[in-house]
Amino acid sequence: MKSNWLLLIIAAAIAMPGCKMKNTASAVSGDAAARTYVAPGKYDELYNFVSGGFNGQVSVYGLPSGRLLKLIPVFSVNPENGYGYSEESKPMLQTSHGFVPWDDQHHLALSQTNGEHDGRWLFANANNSPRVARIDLKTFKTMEILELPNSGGNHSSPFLTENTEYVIAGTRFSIPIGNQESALDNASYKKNFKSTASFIGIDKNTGHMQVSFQIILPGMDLDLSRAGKGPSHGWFFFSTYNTEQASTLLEVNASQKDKDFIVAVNWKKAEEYVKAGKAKKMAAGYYHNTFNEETHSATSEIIKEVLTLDPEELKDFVYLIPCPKSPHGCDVDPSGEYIVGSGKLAALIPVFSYRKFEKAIADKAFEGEYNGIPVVKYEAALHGEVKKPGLGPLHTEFDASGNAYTSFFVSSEIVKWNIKSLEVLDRVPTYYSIGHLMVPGGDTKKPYGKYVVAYNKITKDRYLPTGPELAQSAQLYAIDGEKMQLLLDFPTIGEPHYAQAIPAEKIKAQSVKFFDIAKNKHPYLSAGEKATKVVREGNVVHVYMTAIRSHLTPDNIEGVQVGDEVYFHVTNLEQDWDIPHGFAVKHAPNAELLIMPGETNTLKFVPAKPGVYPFYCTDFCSALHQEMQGYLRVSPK
Ligand code: CUK
Ligand code: CUA
Repeated sequence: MKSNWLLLIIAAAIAMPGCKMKNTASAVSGDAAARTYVAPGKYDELYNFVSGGFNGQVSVYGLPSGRLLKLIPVFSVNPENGYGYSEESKPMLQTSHGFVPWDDQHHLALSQTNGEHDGRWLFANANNSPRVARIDLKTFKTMEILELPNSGGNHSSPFLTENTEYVIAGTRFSIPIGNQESALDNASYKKNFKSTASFIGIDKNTGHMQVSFQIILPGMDLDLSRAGKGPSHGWFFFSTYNTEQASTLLEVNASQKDKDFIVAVNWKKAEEYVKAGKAKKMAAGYYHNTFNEETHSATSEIIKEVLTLDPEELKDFVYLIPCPKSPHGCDVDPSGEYIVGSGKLAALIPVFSYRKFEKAIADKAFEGEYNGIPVVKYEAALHGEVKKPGLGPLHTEFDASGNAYTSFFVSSEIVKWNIKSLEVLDRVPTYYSIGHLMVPGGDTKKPYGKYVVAYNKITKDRYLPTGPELAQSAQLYAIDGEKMQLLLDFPTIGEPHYAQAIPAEKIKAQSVKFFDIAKNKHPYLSAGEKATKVVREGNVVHVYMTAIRSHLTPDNIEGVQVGDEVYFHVTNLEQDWDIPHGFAVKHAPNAELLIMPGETNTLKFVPAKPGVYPFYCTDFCSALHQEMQGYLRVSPK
């Protein structure tokens, strides 16, 4: 967060003694317990996918209970199940800068058909090493990771169009294209630094991602974005800050201007330019990692070029709308007519009208140009302003009845307002300092509504103290009445930024229970215990191993020497739901494997000293779980 935030927070804290929160117990009313109690053995109503922030992963909660159901490893290694440690998963984290075992995961997007969540895939961004991942909602596994060229800080991502035609990835830190070295003064910034909006095309059937084209924009920081829908389908709207193009954001350098911009991109028109051969090929070298469901293994491919479009050259597909002070969230309502900008330092919320914006372009109601891109007059595109809604507006979500819910970081609250009348209807405090908020389906044409969840940045006194760091806190509010009602606090993993939620009915029946071993095409599969063996090729030893309740085969392995590269290829022969087996070797400088039924996973071990190395199953799987063990004998060379 920028230093101007700090100033604002300090100012707000001084101005508002109310920042010392009121008696929070009184904020919860009578039926909150009944509304969030999911009885033992009963299922939750919704899946809630929550970003992990600096944890790099995605976690899955049930709503309304707030129960943690799963952690899906995406951008960080995960010793618990060998993600990033097993030979099969290592390629997933390869990038043009080598193996990157950590990232900062901010936003999530469920795939959509006709502007509604379809329950097929979940997309996630990596902010640090710019990447986008696709998670399959049949297996809850990361299936694909695509690196992005010409990007520094992939924050404005992975928002998507109403039929998942494209997933977007916008650069938060402008950088010199090609990442050459550059001086860091203002003049060099203006000249050399660019931001890019990558349009990642999604294959309708497989979900496969590819960078279809990139739009090279002037150096300004793309923060967040949303696709148009309904009447505005074909457009993408991005918020930007630092349109001063200052190379340093210290001393509130970048927020001197009264207004920054919403960048409106006509992606249908961009597509036409690409089809007409007007895009430029640029040399690149970025990784596309995919997990194959049949071999249960990931492979990496290096992509050598990317198509780029320059809006200073090709006119009429990028426009700018002025938006007050340092906009963060940029959200489109369910009708697709209203675009809400949230200036972090603004004392109002501007709501733009798509129809008016379209007309402003037709009438050429421009106030000028910015780096060759037309700037639409603020008033010409404006539907109206929500006056004095709160301090530090960040993000807006919507219900199905024409209401908007905006999070306010500085004044620590959610404010409900009506989109048409712009009238503030209700406000509730959050504990404390809310970032994103999420209404289930609130980014779609048909919000499920019913709840809003606040993802708070500061926890303080909400839970038992656990040293200097406390779990970040999510809070569930009911929004099906006239007034919002706080129902529940629940701790979360990492730093949740955005989240998505979908009715359980839409995905629970498709959930895969185990992998069909008859379809396992792993090159080192052991299809049954009889197929197990130990094969030496020079100093490489392949152990074809099986795991089934309650033994590992083979269990005693001899003939291995110090310095050999030993690969344990363990196939889990079970064909039953929820029977993974684990596998760990004493002193193997690796994590364990956690092998799903029907899958094959590989652990590499290069023993450095002679001795006897026990190995065993790490996941309690039957009454004879302890008996799933064996020995590796390592002899001197
Ligand atoms: S965000 Cu990434 S800084 Cu408001 Cu979407 Cu938290
Ligand atoms: Cu297999 Cu414990």
